[in-house]
Amino acid sequence: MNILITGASAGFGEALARQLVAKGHRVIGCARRAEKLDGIAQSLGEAFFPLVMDVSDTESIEAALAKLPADFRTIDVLVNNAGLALGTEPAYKAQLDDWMRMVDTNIKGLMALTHAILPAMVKRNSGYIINLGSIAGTWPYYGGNVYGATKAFVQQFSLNLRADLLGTKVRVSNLEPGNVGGTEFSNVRYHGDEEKAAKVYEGFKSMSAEDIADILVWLIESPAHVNVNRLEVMPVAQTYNGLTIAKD
Ligand code: 8X3
Repeated sequence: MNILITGASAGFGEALARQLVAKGHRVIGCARRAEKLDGIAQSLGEAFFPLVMDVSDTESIEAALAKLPADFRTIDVLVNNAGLALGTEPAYKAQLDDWMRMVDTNIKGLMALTHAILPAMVKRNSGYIINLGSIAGTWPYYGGNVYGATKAFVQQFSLNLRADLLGTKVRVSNLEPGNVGGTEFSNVRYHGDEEKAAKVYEGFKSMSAEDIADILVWLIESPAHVNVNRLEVMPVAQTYNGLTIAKD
């Protein structure tokens, strides 16, 4: 299978690319950082095609896809993984620029990739889109404001795609992870404050990028007549803790 992964230079994307190539699949790894992709390409060989792409630059996406060589052109699976959380402040203290950047990548980038790749899947009557949502798309939490709202978009967009794809064999899943440690995601979320980011993952066992990649591989290799609509996954240590009340 040919699997296109956005955000393939680190985190879930890189872990998934490595697992898929080890299992004999071919991967188109998309990211902004050419040198990171080249490093991965060197270790994975010809089964990994590095494609430099900034998903937030939606106009450049078609041009990047046009560069794919013939044997990577048919995309069997699109993994819309690129995404970021920026800031953990409440809405009244957040930076507008952070909000706009999350919308550009998490929503507009995911829409643009889907728009570019879905028509060919429908034409072939086969294909699979896996979106990376988040528990934040369902459960509100302090500081989640726009990040959670972008993931709520991803969840509902995924379900609406399912509705549009009635009668086709094209599948869509929304994978909704909770707390995952050891990736760049948390450093970005805390604007590069590594100490603060590290503290979030202290004292319990969070999930790892490998855990998420394992689930993605399982989804990709699931039978073609089965559609996982949504899949929410958390470390055991993370759970629901009810609503809260501020007393006067
Ligand atoms: C992020 C989920 O639990 O780290 O998508 O806030 S969590």
